Amino acid sequence: MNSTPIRNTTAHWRQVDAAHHLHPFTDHRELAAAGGSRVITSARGVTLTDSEGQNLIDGMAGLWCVNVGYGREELAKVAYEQMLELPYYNTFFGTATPSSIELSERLAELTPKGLSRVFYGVSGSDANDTIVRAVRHFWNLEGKPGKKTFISREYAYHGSTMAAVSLCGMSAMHGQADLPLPGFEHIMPPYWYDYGGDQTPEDFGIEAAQALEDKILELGADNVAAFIGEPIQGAGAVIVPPETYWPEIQRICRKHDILLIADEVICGFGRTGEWFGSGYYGIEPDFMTLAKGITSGYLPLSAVMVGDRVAKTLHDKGGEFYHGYTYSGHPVCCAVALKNIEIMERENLVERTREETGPHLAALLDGLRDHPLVGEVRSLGLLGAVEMVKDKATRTHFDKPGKAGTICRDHCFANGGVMRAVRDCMVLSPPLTISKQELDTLIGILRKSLDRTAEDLGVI
Ligand code: PXG
Repeated sequence: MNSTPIRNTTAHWRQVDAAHHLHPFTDHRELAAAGGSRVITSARGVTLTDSEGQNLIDGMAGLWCVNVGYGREELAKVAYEQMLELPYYNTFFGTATPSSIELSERLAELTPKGLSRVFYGVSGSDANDTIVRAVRHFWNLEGKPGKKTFISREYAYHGSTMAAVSLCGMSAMHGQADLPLPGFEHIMPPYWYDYGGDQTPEDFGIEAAQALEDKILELGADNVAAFIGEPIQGAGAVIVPPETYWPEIQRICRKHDILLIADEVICGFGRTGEWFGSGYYGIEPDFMTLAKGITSGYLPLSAVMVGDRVAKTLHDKGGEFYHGYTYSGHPVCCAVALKNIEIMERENLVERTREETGPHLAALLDGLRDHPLVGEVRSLGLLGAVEMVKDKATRTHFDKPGKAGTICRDHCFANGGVMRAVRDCMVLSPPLTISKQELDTLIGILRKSLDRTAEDLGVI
């Protein structure tokens, strides 16, 4: 009997994958026990197809990034044409390319006022590392070399490189590599459901922002460089802050002369129903991190938007900034980003998210509140979360965090939908092209999966 599976079948791919491929954020022993990887072979619109021919509605837009949906010929064409015209040239040592120049202008126009310059990379992680270096350089140039500490929040996700992971507020990540590096502090997140107790969300928003001022006073403002936050914490389980939170954070940063960094890797490019989460909350940051939706994930690209105050100091006093990546401003990625932005504008995807699909998702999630497992639902635009708890009345979590989430996620897959489980929250971030009917289907799958999960846990 021949035990080698036939090439290009699911069994073959799984076997080779298990032998050679190290996956991100994966327990490979668990993956093997579960039978190996699910192999995704194609996608159109909001629907993925796996190697067994099963269709899955993609409730996560890949990893929060495929904003214009799959199968866009225009994006493939522009990449092809740019590759023929100029597949690569760098932006070091006094050179530039037309697509990187044009994209810089578009980004300066689209982002909030005061952000007029762009530094390119290829991932959200490297963009945040760029910001850490630029901020440290800035305060040295300003004659305040003591200002070096970054303040971030628990449950924050800012990437996987050494500085970015130090900015993260994920203790499991820190534990594996003796991180964070010195000079990275964390405060409580604006997570009303878990931390708010009997307070109104508005009162709690002020208290959560006050944690920043408390930390600044504890460290001394002369030692604090910057505060970083995602307008809505995505990978932390879509933590939507109370409306009082961001204005207070901004006020505190200004009062103590702390730079404000908005990490818009998930919130940017229409996800919240505004072009940027900063626009929704009225944040005027000194830096903005962009990635994911900038190309809808068709090619890797990130951008650091630099505010005028920092840009002026770097320009006037900084000399050469010894920093850059081979692929900074890659012409093919920039051409795809420009076309992606054009598609978003032409199809009014931001307005559609704000006025039609976002409110529809909110109403559908609201309808899940009566479910015995559902303690809270949260959403803004096309970002959503459903938090499962053991006891709704007391907001008590399950004894083994993550178990209910994993069970529910697996039921979603079996029922034809991709959703991500973060702890015991089911999170959603579908392509911005999703229709109301497709949202109905997706939330129908979620309800059915919640029912199955409740049965498995013996709740109903
Ligand atoms: N900032 C934020 C806010 C992010 O969400 C990054 C930075 C890092 O970007 P790169 O391109 O280096 O991955 C992210 C990435 C998840 C998940 O499972 C989330 C991300 C990446 C991978 C998985 O929720 N966010």
